[in-house]
Amino acid sequence: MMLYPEIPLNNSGFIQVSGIHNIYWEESGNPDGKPVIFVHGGPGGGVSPDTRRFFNPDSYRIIQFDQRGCGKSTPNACVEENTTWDLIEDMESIRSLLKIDKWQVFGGSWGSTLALSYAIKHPQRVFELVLRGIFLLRKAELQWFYQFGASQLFADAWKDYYEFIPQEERHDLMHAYQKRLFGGDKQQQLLAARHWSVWEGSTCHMIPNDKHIEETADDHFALAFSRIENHYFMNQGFFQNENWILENIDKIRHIPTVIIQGRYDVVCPMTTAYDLHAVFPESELIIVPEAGHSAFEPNIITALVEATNKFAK
Ligand code: STX
Repeated sequence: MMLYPEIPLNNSGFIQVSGIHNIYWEESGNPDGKPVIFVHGGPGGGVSPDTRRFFNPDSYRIIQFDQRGCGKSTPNACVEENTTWDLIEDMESIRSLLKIDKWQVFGGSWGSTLALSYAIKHPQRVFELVLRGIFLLRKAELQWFYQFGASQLFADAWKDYYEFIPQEERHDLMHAYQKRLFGGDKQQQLLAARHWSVWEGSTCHMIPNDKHIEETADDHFALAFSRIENHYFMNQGFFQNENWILENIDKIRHIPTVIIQGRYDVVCPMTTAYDLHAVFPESELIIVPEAGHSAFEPNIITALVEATNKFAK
């Protein structure tokens, strides 16, 4: 199974969701099809024409948006008035604007965190959940990727991320990056942003993908991605406690859900998908044997497209 062909937009626009934030949204596919909302990762990652391609454009009305502060949304890289609860209500604003009652929610990585949180808050609005590379923003998951764990598997990429921070601050890299992403001059911020962003770009695929790594080094992308991720992670995703999603899963256990997880996902290791499935046994857990984190790993594409095809009917 491959991605569907590239398709043009039917409609797009901006919605002012706060005194500060203006959110980009777009529609493609069949205007009379089943609505699906694509929830991107990061947070701070943004959507692209390729992220429309997981859905049969004859069956689906495909809605995408760039979350606060990233992609085409403005102001870029802004973390004021930017929390999980704000993003959930932005999805509701877009749903109302487009006069949609109910939609499928599709999200990977941070997109899975936000999709699950949205479904818990608004279960009556969700037909199905298609989730990939599960991320629940628990302390151990953040520690694994930003402090110790992934470092052992990608020692080469780690060296660049780690050595950017002076030795005396390396015991708490996330905090050290926060100081540099939000302080100093713009050039210093950009340098920190590129180091943070390229670390994730370098570890996302089972076989490193040079084009993806280059894209994560882009100034506009890197600044938004790094600042927004760091802001959400320093604030524990704005969850009351780190098990909030797992503890509220009963609210969504009636929703048909597919969980797709690459066995060699180094950004969001499989143990999190396993923990989710343990409290949500009705969901279908698909472990993809030869895949890492990215939605665009060939075997992950197959599993995702099979899931959206199954739910298209
Ligand atoms: N962040 C995981 C995440 O949501 C810890 C993510 N990782 N890479 C991405 O998102 C992009 C593909 C959007 C760059």
